[in-house]
Amino acid sequence: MSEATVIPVPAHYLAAGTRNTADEYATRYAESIANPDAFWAKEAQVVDWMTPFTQVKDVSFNADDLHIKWFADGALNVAANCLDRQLAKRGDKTAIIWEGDNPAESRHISYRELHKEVCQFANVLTAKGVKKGDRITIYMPMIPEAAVAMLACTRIGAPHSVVFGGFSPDSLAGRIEDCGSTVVITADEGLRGGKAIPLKANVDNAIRTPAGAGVETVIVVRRTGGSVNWDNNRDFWYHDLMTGASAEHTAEAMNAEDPLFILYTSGSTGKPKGVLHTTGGYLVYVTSTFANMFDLREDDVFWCTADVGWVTGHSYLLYGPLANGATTIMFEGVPQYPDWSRIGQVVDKHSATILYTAPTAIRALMREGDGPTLASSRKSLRLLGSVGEPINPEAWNWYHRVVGDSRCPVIDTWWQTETGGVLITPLPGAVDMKPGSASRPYFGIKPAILDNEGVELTGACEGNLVITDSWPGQMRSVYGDHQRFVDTYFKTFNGVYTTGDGARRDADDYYWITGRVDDVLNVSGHRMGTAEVESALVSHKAVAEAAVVGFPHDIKGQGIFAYVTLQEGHEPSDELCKALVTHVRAEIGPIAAPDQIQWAPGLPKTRSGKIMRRILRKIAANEFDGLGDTSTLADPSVVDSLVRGRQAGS
Ligand code: 6R9
Repeated sequence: MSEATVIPVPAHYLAAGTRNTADEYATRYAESIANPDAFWAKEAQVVDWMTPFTQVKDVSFNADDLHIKWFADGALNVAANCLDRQLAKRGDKTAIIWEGDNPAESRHISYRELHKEVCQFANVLTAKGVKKGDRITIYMPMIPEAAVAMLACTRIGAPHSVVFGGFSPDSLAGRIEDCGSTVVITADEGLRGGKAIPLKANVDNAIRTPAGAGVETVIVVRRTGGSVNWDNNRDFWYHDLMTGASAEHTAEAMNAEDPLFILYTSGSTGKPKGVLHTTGGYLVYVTSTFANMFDLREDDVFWCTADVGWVTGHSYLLYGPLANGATTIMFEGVPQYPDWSRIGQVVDKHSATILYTAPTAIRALMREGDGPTLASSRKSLRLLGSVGEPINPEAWNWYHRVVGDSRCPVIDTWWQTETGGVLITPLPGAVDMKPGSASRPYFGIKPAILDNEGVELTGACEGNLVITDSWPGQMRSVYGDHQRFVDTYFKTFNGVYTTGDGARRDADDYYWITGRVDDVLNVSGHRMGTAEVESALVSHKAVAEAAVVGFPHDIKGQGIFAYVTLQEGHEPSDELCKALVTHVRAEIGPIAAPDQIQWAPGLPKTRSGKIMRRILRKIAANEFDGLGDTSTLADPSVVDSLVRGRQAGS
């Protein structure tokens, strides 16, 4: 099986010189584990400090005394690291290459230009009354102003909460309320695949709900010129505010442990959590990982296809690249527009040297055959990366062979919103690749595999993936609910960080992520809690009860399968099925739309009323054998009826 396949880093790649050789990786990794304080004190010099720190690490993973602090007496500013310190050497270097949805549109923005715009916008925010510590919600398309807004927030010390532009007004309102934002930055409309997305109208609708009522100021970037409703007391055009705003601005000195941003992510229960990252540790970690895992060179043109609304967009589209003085491509569009050759065309147009994308995009491209990809030369590429979900060896091999012409190493990078940056990946030049394996830990990362009782397994094994010691980029809290942070990550097993993922370790100490072990789905690399989709479904008047599980999906990795029990007086129909899908899209956003709905006269429950998801997952996957012991169910006949329904394709 694929485990036996080892693909060494190609000789031509090594010949060009790499940041880490196999020996250096081994030595530095050993040092980082033996003496984390010394390792990170040195590594933290990848960023500029306004006040040097004297303390490195102050951590306890013990749930009763949980604390996580890094570089706690140091001070720095993220925007100053991403912009000001680059000006002397790289003022005229391109910081952001913006590629529009329309292939005829693109822009190069130099470090000097970006610095100027960020300083101006920082002054604009201050003039609007924003102070250090205020939370700012950003609901933007993939346009340079999204980067300007994020960097300006970090410049004045106002934590941002970026909400993905695909989320509904209700989802947006919930996130605005949770972090108590009074300022929202948005655009008139977004543009994706030739279609306009009504961002300003969504903001208006969010503010109309009780949850969004606290918003006092909306700053709107004109992107499409589409018509929008306007409230003169509340709404301001970005370009009006920027006209005449001073480009002089001194970045705020932030304590290393001051909040940097909040990013909402789905958990296994309840509403999304506001993952809180702080300033110093996060910046050190993304700056360090970005340079090493992409084996960064000065002339690289780096392209990460993630949206800024996800953590990958924060850490590796924006902060990691800019803190390293790299050129980063920001792509407004989608891989299939105008057609499936777009990815290769963008690579060629901007001579991208590194492409970092998600398995779902790779599988979608692969389904189109080699043709669209081979329509481009892609000769500028030297390295490929994958992120967001497990990559199946078939997709890995195709990515390597077709997109990378068998020339570019592929790094499969495993991490989470919570981890801030990558924890497990093969450093190019240092670690041989195995298709489908995220492979080996980054410096300072101590993974372990526990059985369900919390006993650590040794050697080759499979179980729950945990991290036994802290790293600087780790999240510090759930915004507004620290207890939830402690309960979610530090109570399942004592004294370790529980990732929620399962993993296998092979005889070469390579890690293979097997997917979530909790009720979190991963749909096209997007996290989605089953509980969130269920509560959206039951908020529809026809629905009495719903149970949602993931099922294997060729392109998305996992699809959303919903079992729905209707209220008395409502009958199953194709129209109702469509209405429910539309309802979930409106409640949460298109990414949460169920792929399949099965009408369920009843759901399999234990006598204590717990839904047996294990059985529902099997039925959804068409695995009718081995449904396991159903004798503990309150009504075992429910299972037969669901199986019959699935076989009939209901
Ligand atoms: C960065 C990001 C985190 C979850 C994570 C895991 C899955 C991410 C992966 C991967 C296998 C990889 N995941 N990268 N699984 N191999 N290389 O995606 O963050 O949106 O928080 O999702 O995604 O299940 O727990 P986030």
